[in-house]
Amino acid sequence: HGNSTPLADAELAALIDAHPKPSSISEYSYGTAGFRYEAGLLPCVFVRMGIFTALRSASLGGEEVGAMITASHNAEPDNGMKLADSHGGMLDAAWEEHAVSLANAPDSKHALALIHTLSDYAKGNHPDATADGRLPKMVVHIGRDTRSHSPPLAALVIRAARAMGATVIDHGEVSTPMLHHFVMHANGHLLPSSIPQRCNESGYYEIMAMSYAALLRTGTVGSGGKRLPTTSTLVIDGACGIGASKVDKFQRIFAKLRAEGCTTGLPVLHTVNFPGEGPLNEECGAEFVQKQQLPPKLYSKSAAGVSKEYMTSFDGDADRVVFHFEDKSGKFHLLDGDKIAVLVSSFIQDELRCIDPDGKAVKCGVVQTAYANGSSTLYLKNVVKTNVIIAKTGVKFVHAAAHHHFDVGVYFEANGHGTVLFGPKFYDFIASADARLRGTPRHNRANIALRRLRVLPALVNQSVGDAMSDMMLVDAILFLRGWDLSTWARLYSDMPSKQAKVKVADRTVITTNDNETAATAPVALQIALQAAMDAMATQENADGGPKPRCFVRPSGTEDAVRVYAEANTQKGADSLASEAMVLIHKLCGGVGEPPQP
Ligand code: G16
Repeated sequence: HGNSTPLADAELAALIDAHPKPSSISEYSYGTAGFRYEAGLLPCVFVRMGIFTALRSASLGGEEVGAMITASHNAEPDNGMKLADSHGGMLDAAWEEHAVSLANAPDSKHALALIHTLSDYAKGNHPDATADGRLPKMVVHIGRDTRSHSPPLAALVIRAARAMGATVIDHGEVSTPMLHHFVMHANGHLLPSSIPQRCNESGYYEIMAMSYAALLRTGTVGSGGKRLPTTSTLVIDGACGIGASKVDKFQRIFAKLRAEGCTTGLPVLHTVNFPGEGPLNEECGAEFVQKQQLPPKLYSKSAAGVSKEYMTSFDGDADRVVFHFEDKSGKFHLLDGDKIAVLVSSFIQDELRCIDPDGKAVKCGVVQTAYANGSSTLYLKNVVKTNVIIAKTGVKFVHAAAHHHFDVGVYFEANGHGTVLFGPKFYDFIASADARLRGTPRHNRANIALRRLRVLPALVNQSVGDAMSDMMLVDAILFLRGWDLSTWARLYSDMPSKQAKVKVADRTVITTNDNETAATAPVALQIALQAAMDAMATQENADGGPKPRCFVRPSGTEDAVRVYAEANTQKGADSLASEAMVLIHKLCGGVGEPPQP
């Protein structure tokens, strides 16, 4: 039935009234990646978001949208929701505001008034809106992570979307990028004609595995294609979350490929840290490994005696990935999102130049955030010689910048969240290269480059960062280059860095400039931070070399203020970070004992 009938209104009001706003919440905020709170605080907002997703679908003329129930890298007690717009990417910024208004409507009466306003707007946009004002088509895809509270929270969203009259496609437990992929494929946006439209789990695996195998196969025709013993088994730390169960499904496809005689370069995948084997994201997974710069704890029994030469860690919803290894002396080395950006952008640029030596046809570039290690930015500018843009933290910002500024836009946050976006000029370039190179020998280097570039948009998730897709992309590049992790790690040395968190009573008292490199309030905070950076530069005698750097910003996913510091020595970075922590505690209403400098 339609959403504007008295029956639907009564049903919606009852649902809203049954899930009131908890007294501890003054206002729900849409953070870096959607609403994210302790799970018990979420029923109110999830009911409203079920209604909201239906309205969003209606406003897009019945195009399909998605909601993913996950708190990603956060601790197990938290949950949250990431919303996928019909192109598969993040929710439109203007609609974020509508989502916040609906989430914070004081009661069902106010909520219904908003629902009616949005519904009227949607009717204006819906080509099939009926004369009686019903919204004929609304489709919402739902996915959830492995948290124990995700099924009941997903059930609430589903109930509310159905009360609106929407069709709900419940994908059950999936990774966040899978849900985005389903939505992208359902509507067909951003999908080049070369990629089959497959809006289901098996389609997701097949498209990715086939393009990965195709990329590996290009190594047999003369250029690269060497798998070192150190990269023959890839150990995947699934953070005890959804990524572990999903990446394991590739084993079956790999077995089939092997049975068909396609053995080129395929590594053995050894997945550890499955759901239930240990606490989600605790001492394992991408967030822990990257922030603490420590190897993950391996909870699985099957991890005993495993080789640590080639390892990767996903986060709790498998949209981030970092690589790491232990060298012969037992030392841990991290290859984070910055290193991935360097590897991927230089690979793509090299392949493009095999076809277009001037490098003028397609504009390439990398988007980073303030967390990017200074050495990576210098390497990208001076050695890879590519364009670099620094955007605000959060996929929605880096994705938009990559899409807006470049024909091939590589974006990776240091925490391992990223992808490569291919724009229309890239596809035109491929089509014209195809025509030009037709009939030339298979072993011609330009021909090999063309085959490599052509499969990338299918292998690389075009909607959002994807740990499984990025893992395969990185592995394929290493194979084609004949590298292992130590060769890759040696491209440049990271500046020593330190990340930390401070709890304050109200983190909104801190505001920053556009790219978050400096705090704009409290004013005294930035002045003191600058003085600390200057003092460290003098102490480290950093004249001419990279300067120590430190910034702070309120997290949009956790109840904390984040601190990042880098310097020429680890001691310098640690000391800058602890100075910043003390300053935050003192100037921004720190909670509990002040941190010890
Ligand atoms: C989310 C966003 C990322 C962001 C991270 C940390 O990751 O998708 O873009 O870098 O939060 O954000 P903040 O520093 O504001 O807490 P995830 O993997 O938790 O969804």
